Amino acid sequence: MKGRVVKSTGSWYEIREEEDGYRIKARLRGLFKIAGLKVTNPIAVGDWVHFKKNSTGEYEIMDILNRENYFIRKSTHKTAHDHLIATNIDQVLVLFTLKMPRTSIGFLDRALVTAEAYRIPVIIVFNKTDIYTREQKKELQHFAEVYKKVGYDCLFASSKLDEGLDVVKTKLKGKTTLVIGHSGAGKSTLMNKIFPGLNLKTSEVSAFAQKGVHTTTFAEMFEIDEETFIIDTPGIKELGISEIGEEELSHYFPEMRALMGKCRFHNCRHLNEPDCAVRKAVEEGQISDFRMQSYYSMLLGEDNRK
Ligand SMILES: Nc1nc2c(ncn2[C@@H]2O[C@H](COP(=O)(O)OP(=O)(O)O)[C@@H](O)[C@H]2O)c(=O)[nH]1
Ligand SMILES: [Mg+2]
Ligand SMILES: [Zn+2]
Repeated sequence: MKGRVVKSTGSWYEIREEEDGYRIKARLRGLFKIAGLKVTNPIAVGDWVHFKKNSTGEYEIMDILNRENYFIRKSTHKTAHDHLIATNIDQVLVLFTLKMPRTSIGFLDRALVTAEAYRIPVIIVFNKTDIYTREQKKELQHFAEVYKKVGYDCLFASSKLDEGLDVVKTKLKGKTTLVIGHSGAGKSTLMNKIFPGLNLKTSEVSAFAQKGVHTTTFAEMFEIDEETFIIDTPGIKELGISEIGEEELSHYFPEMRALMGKCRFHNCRHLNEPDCAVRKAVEEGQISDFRMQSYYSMLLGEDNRK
């Protein structure tokens, strides 16, 4: 039997059977490794698996089908390992808020880089537009212009004002979408508004602003209709980018990738190498300063966990 993992707790997995859509709970048979991946979780939400009922009547996962792509981050506990957030996704929806809570540009850019590693399309939603001052709205507009120019879809939304919800809904139709953003950015509220009846748990901003509050990071996939799935990710506070080589990193910034081969050195890191096309583009205003700063902080390993 074949199905898709819709929930994982680490010890058992909930699987949606492919044809009839019924759910079963299964365990993993023995231990198996996936070549080349050092992960804390061998199976993640989104995975297609084969499963069967064993002699004691329990379901077991027999094997996992090849992954089309995956969204991964550095594990917060074991630094040599990565944590798979979700696999086989069509797109990522990243929620960005300027305050309550503040989303750093670093967080957004790390999400974008992670998605670029597999060329997974990203939609950026500038959320909670109801709470910003005029200056903050201008700041958001500026960010949106920069990211649009880079090639990302940028939307504005407010669950409180019912702003932009229809547009977001249209983008989700017929796709498997991973929804990412800081805790409190409004992911669950937005999904509940767009799909009434979904009933995702939402939390007060104060609850997670407190230190030491333990939240799970297990993603869960929800079925909207036979072709539309959303993956909600609770409790993500930081996104450490997983191993990406120094010379490779700028390929995951589309505006830098566009200049590939234009630097004097083919392995230019755009630091202080002579005749660097990327730095020239920054000087000429073609590449935004803050994107370049994000690139440097990822390259030099600063600030890569916020
Ligand atoms: N003002 C305002 N508050 C919002 C909006 N969306 C969500 N919230 C609030 O933000 C808090 C966190 O929302 P939640 O959906 O749980 O965030 P999540 O952690 O990203 O899933 C809750 O108190 C929501 O009521 C919005 O568009 N405007
Ligand atoms: Mg939530
Ligand atoms: Zn260069």
